[in-house]
Amino acid sequence: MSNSFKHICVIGLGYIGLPTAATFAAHGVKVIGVDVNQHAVDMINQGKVHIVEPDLDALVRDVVAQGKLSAQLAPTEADAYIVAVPTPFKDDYQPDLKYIESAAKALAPFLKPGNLVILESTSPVEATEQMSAWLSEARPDLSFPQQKGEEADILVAHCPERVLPGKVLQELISNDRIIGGMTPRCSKAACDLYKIFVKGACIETNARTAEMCKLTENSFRDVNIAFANELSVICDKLDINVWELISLANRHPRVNILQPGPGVGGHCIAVDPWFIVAKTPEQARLIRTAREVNDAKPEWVIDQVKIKIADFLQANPNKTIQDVTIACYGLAFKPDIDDLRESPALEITKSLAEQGLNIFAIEPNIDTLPENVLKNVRLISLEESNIANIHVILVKHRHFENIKNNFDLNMLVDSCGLLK
Ligand code: SAJ
Repeated sequence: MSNSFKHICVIGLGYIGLPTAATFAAHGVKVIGVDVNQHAVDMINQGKVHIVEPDLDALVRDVVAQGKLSAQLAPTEADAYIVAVPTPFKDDYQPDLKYIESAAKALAPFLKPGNLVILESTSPVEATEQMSAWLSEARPDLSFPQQKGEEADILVAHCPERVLPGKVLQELISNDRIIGGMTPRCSKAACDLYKIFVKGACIETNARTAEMCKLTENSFRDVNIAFANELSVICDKLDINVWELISLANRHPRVNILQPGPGVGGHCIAVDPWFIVAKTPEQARLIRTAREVNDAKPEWVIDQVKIKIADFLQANPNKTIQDVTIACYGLAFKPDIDDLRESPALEITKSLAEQGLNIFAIEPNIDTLPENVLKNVRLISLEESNIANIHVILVKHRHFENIKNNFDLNMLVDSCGLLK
């Protein structure tokens, strides 16, 4: 272990900050985790977790019990600081850096010459420089890279996380890491820090390139999913099975189309491309359109359900819309996880229920429905689902693999190609 990083302070104990803090702690570093959420702080200090991620609970329990990780509401003195706070966008899709600003202002009083401050949050280009400017405003007695370059008292870098929810603990260690220092010395120091546990390559660049690299990765995926989603809408018009089409096209050695779905969910891919659009609205035409295509997909699925309702009522003239029951399969934002945040499946189910339709939800990964979100929806088991008249597949969960015989395929909307 590098001698220079004995104590670190991780600010923001969410889906990235907490696994990062616990992994450093498991590799012998004394970690203070900081979060403004008292509940999160209390849970962590009891060795428990407030988020769902495989194996994180056992890791946190162990490192807290060993005294290597503890949580508190405010930062403290450390050798390095990692900022892993949310970076949402505002109503007009402009990035909102207020959490980075508060983190910078909270940690600034504790800075000492030689300290390293890393921004891990996915951020628009120039956010690292902005964070450094906030630090410098708060600490005019210290020098920062934008003022003194390699001679600065404080080292600043951007090191975006790139882990996949559901595989965070493995990917934190095995993924290559892009390390973007405000100067080469900043990059080198940040590399030394991450090498404590990263087994992938730590690749040095500058802060702006590192910021853009993370946004590029998620925009690349968004654009490619938009292509698949657009194909699904085109194929529906032309009466072509899009799943068969994609599998055939993918037999070309240089074609690799992703899968259409009910829309793009999660907290990253549906957000990060907007950071590029906000900075360069004139130039980022394809990236913006991809976002619009993916954001329009849930509404298209809802329209497909309405077509099935009309078909059902035509085939059953003695029934009214009040008699129709609809089973929605899956609520999570992607397969085989229980995370419902920013989920197109949840959005579709909610919208159908709000239109007064009788909705059953089947989500084997959760025990109860989020109360305020889904009113008038009943959570049922997969075995009970054949009571519904119309079946809407929203997530390709493993649990659903054998449901083909459960119902009349004419009354099916398969938004993610489960049954092809
Ligand atoms: N999706 C499709 N079709 C596909 C693939 C995905 O519709 O063919 C949908 C999923 O159902 C989901 C959404 O896209 O709703 C996003 O899922 P995902 O698995 O593509 O990505 P995330 O959001 O779980 O994680 C991404 C990852 N980025 C990339 O793969 C480029 C991860 O590595 C990042 O660390 C993460 O964003 C992040 O934190 O930025």
